[in-house]
Amino acid sequence: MPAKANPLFDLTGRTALVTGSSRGLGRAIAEGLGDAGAKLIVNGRDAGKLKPVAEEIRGSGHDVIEAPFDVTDEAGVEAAFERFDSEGIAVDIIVNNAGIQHREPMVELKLSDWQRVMDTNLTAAFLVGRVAARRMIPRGEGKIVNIGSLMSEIGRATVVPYAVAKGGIKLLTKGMAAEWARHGIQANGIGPGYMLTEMNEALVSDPKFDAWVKGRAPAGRWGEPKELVGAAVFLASPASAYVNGQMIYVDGGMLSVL
Ligand code: GCO
Ligand code: CA
Repeated sequence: MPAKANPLFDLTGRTALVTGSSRGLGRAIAEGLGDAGAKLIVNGRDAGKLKPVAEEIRGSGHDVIEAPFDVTDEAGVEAAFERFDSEGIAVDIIVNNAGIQHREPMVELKLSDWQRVMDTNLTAAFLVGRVAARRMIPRGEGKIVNIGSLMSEIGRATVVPYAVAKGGIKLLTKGMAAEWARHGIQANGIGPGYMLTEMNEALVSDPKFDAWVKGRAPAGRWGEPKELVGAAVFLASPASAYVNGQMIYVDGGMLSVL
């Protein structure tokens, strides 16, 4: 007899939208929320890329719908939620995961690249959070999980726009708590450390950087995307009903140890 899921961590009957979930951290988090019982809405800009991923996730037994939209486009975000409304879908859980990286010294950085990182890594979380909150507030409940980074706390040369946006995610999360906690919404964040993702391919394959991560992280290794699932399920579930405005760092201890 399989052990019964602890109701505190059970997402059965809940619907979760994970932005940027066609790959990397977003896909791992989506599948993990599905494993905890949630119905999934997967998102990416490119419908063509999203379709096969949704099929694969469906193949492992999850209830998945595809919502291709550009998280940086206010009208597109609004239209996506109007579609959910028209289909009677109440989105209970939002994971603002979509993000890009751009590595370049600031003196060489184009303003357009700075803006693109801000739009995708920070403003999108505001746009999606706001449109979701407008629907969660009347329901008196909702879960918002913003994906920050260990760079919500600490910088590194050549990734300043990314760190600035992720720092903003930390305060956006607190701002969401400030305005929406009284409506039964919990808004919290997860700060991944150095994870084995496509975004970090260039770093993983650089022997010097790889050695630095393994030396700098107390865990002595890179993180796996699925190692974010525990924190995501916790923050998406009734278990975190009285947790608001917090960041949980999943970084192998890197932020805590010099
Ligand atoms: C980098 C990396 C980092 C981390 C990311 C994960 O170039 O230093 O991309 O930014 O991997 O912060 O949260
Ligand atoms: Ca699964």
